[in-house]
Formats: sequence, C-alpha cells, structure tokens
Amino acid sequence: MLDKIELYQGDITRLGVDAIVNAANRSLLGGGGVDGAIHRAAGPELLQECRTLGGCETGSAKITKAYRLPARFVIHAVGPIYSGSPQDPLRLAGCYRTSLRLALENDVASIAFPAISCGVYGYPIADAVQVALDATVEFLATHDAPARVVFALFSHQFFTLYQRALAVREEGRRK
Ligand code: AR6
Repeated sequence: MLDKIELYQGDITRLGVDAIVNAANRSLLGGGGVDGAIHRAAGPELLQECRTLGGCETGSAKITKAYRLPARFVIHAVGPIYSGSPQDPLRLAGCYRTSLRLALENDVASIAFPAISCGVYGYPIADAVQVALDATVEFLATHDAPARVVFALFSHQFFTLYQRALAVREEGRRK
C-alpha cells in the first residue's frame, strides 16, 4: 500500500494528476489558502459549478471538473475546524475516505491531497498526518484504485513531517 503513496513539496495546483483535492468550507464557494489558489488557477467556471452543489457537510466531499487546471477533477473536501473533540479525527478521516471513494467512482488513477484542516482550521499536523495515512492505507488495502496517491505539502516543515511518518510505517512493515 505504501508504495502507492508519494510526497510532493509545492503548489498542488501545478500537479498533473487526475484529481486534486481542495480543502474547502461547507459553502463550497471558495475562500483563502489552498481553496483560493485552486479557484484562481481553475478560473471562474469552477465557482459556477460549485454554486450548483448546495454545499457539503463537514467530513465529506463533492467532485467537480477542474477547468483550467492540469488535473481533470477537483474533489472539494470539507475538513473539521479543530476543536480537540473526538469527532475531529473521524471527520478528517471522512474527508480522505470520501475523496478516495469519489476518485474510484470516477476512474481517477492518481489523486493529490493537501494537508486538509492544517491551515486556518488549526488541526495539529502531527495528528493530522496519522489520520491521513491511516485512512488512505486502509482504503488502498481494500480497493484496487486509485493507483497513486500524492500528498502535496506546501511547506518544507510539513513535507518533512510526512516523510518521517511514512518512514516509520515503512520500518514497521519490514520488521
Ligand atoms: N498547494 C498545496 N498546499 C497549500 C496551498 C497550495 N497552493 N496553499 C495552501 N496550502 P488551508 P484548511 C496548504 O488554510 O485549514 C479556506 O479559506 C496550507 O499551507 O488552505 O482546511 C477554505 O475556504 C495548509 O498546510 O485549509 C476554508 O474556509 C493546507 O494547505 C478553510 O480555508 C491547508 O490550509 C479551510 O481551512
């Protein structure tokens, strides 16, 4: 499973994967951070399509076309605003699971995730990385697609954290 996972440091909007995941809010009508970058790069047609979706629940996701982006689809996932409650990891895992299920249903072979909820939503990255990897590994263990999952980390610090978390899992697998 781990061999299907890759790390990338930089701007997710530049990735030529089949689908990129957006860290959206429940309105799905755009915002700052990665959401703003995706809408800017995709062009105004993305917002037009998002207006037809009727928002999205926290912990879930919806799919649209990707317009001017190199990707074919954008999967808009709504992460939890971090509160320290036991619901947080369940909702965050729901974002990854739902996005991967939408990828499978739309013949997406490669998908890239940003660090959902780890910006203005305040989720501690050290916890979020474990939730992201657990949910992804579990999905890949029980489904044939997607073939490739990329975690796109904007900062070097987050990239290093993901690298370490993956290395620990690789090590655990070899033992
Ligand atoms: N490519 C990859 N990662 C990025 C990019 C990019 N171009 N830009 C930012 N990040 P955030 P959230 C990283 O705040 O915490 C929006 O206003 C960023 O460094 O974008 O889920 C929405 O509309 C951080 O590590 O998303 C919501 O209202 C990660 O992406 C709210 O923010 C997520 O940070 C969602 O907050």
